[in-house]
Amino acid sequence: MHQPPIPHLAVADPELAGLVEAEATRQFSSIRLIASENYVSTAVLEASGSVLTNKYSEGYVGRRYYEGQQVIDPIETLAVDRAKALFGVEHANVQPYSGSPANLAVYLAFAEPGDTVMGLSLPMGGHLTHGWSVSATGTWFRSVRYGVRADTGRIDLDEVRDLALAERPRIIFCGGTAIPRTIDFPGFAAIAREVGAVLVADIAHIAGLIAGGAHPSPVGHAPVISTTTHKTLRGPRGAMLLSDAEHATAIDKAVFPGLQGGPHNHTTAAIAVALREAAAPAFRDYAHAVVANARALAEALVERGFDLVTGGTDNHLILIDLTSRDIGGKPAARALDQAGIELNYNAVPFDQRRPFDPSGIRLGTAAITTRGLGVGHMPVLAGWIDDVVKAAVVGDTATITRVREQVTELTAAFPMPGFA
Ligand code: DSN
Repeated sequence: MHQPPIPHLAVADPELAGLVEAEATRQFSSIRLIASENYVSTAVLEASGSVLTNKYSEGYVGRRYYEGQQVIDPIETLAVDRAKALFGVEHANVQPYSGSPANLAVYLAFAEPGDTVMGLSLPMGGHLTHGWSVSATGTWFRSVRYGVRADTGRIDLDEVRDLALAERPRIIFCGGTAIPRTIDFPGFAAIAREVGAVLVADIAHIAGLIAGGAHPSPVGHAPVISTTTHKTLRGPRGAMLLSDAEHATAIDKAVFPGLQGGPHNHTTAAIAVALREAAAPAFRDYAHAVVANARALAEALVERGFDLVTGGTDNHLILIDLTSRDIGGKPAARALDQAGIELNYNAVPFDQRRPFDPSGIRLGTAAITTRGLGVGHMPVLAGWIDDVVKAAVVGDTATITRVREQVTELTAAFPMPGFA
């Protein structure tokens, strides 16, 4: 049953309530390996589902365009102060609706349409909003893209520097959505300084690891930091822009009134709750356990013969190239989902297949770590993944059914926040 309970919804809209309960049950009985997902606490859920959703508050604390901000202002102040303290930054804007609007605000703040911008190419592990062609960021700006080395799968900062010197971008993004290795923030900062670019660290995937001391921080290297709040950071779906004092005004103006209207106050409150949780000692244990689980899972997958991009991981994320397994990422992901192991198909660097049917699958360990799985479970998971991928190649439905039963049995032993 969903926690908190939803008895009023069950009466007012039984169909919708049934779907919410079905999703809670599905999340409870799945091994959730989508690298950008997690389980938020019941406290975060309560804040998200509160009357704060009723209130408009365009503007910033003490400078609003609507009356009645006696409670909203302290809530936003809490979120801002907690973000500043947790990450050690001079400024925090907690209003961006999610990661893509946050990144759009960065362009609005620091570039003019047509300016050159630079980011990691999407199929190499970047994000759509780092200047990929189908995104507004790739059409309104002159976007140049760096990649990873074919032999290592890793970013080569010499190549990034050469491109930056040749193209002189206004903004350089580092970070992305499928990077299994530590991001060299000081290295990127040196390049940005040399070419006079604003370095933006998109830490959406690793924010929780940084907060928990399990990944180096970009603070002091990147003057502007963009992050979502719902991945490893384990908050509600939302985003923040963090910066030094120099870039604060431009960021605030870009978020509001440049791009957005009223902030989602229920989300701001839930972000504040999540930031408080992330400042607690237990969160450090969680962040380090996420990385330990990812390393253990990567090692077990390599032992099973899987080909991992970069050969392993430093963070929460693993990217598997299935080319040698004679199956695409999409059918493999579908079969794994049938077996209760949830992940996404993903392009791998230099992918020979189409984006909608690529060669890889992407895994992350944040959600299973929140759930309580430890390194001892990782060889078991790797074995099930191996069994299901092999079964998918030959159409062996019995194996998929067997793994589904084993997944249900394992997950039943691990409580899920949001479900009782
Ligand atoms: N969609 C997110 C991810 O899965 O990585 C990025 O925005």
